[in-house]
Amino acid sequence: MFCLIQSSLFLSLGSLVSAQLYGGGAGSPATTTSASAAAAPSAPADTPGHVNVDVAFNEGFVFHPANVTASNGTLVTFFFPNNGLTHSVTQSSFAAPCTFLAANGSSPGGFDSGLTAGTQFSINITDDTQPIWFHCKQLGHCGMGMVGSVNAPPTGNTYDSFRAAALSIGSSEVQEKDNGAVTGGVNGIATAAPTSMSASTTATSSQSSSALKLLASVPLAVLGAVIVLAL
Ligand SMILES: *[C@@H]1O[C@H](CO)[C@@H](O)[C@H](O)[C@H]1NC(C)=O
Ligand SMILES: *[C@@H]1O[C@H](CO)[C@@H](O)[C@H](O)[C@H]1NC(C)=O
Ligand SMILES: *[C@@H]1O[C@H](CO)[C@@H](O)[C@H](O)[C@H]1NC(C)=O
Ligand SMILES: *[C@@H]1O[C@H](CO)[C@@H](O)[C@H](O)[C@H]1NC(C)=O
Ligand SMILES: [Cu+2]
Repeated sequence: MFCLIQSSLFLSLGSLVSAQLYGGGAGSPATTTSASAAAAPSAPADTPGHVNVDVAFNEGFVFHPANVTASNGTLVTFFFPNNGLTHSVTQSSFAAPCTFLAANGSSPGGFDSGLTAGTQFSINITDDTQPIWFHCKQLGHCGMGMVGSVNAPPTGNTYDSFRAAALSIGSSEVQEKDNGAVTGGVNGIATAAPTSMSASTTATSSQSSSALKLLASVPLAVLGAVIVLAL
């Protein structure tokens, strides 16, 4: 009981610290333009057959772009920054935005990069007539709107309504287990776990400054734990 209270207080403190560090967060529009792209590690431009998505774009709790179109055989690749926070690309269902899409009967389970940083992870689209919904499983991120879609319909179950559903879960988001990468998926499949990015795409000055800010925040989190223990 005591341990539970302690760890949940510690976690909420941790999320507060992260939210402060990353700024933007829930309020950042998913459709941020590329004007400030230079301030963050960025995915390369799309090329035929390749759609590239930034994870935690501009240190916000967002995917950018968050709603993409990709035809059969297209590789959608997610670029995870290496700045001290891990994120994931975890397949969900429209009905449960912040929950891993588990296998059910004859329906296969979803893909999951697992929590990762400084890596890239790709999905090969296998049915472009069906939407793919995904979220970040890092505690608190999905509830702050860190979700995305591939081939979402323009009406009905839209990307906007999916994100709104995630935001309405908000801080009541349930912590998910992280068992590392899960290959496979529904309407799009991962064939490999995340792979490390080349040095040229990970080494930017903004990243090292973020890492420093994050390091500076560690004593805060430790302090939080000490305060909780003292209570
Ligand atoms: C995606 O999967 C299809 C079907 O297996 C394959 O033919 C295609 O080469 C894959 N695309 C990429 C970019 O690997
Ligand atoms: C599994 O599928 C069945 C039949 O479609 C459905 O009733 C049930 O809610 C599903 N279970 C989960 C955990 O999604
Ligand atoms: C993409 O593949 C799926 C599954 O094979 C198929 O149903 C769909 O028609 C294909 N899309 C196009 C545009 O051909
Ligand atoms: C999401 O992208 C699809 C195309 O894949 C588009 O039809 C739809 O309008 C977009 N939705 C939003 C809310 O931007
Ligand atoms: Cu995240």
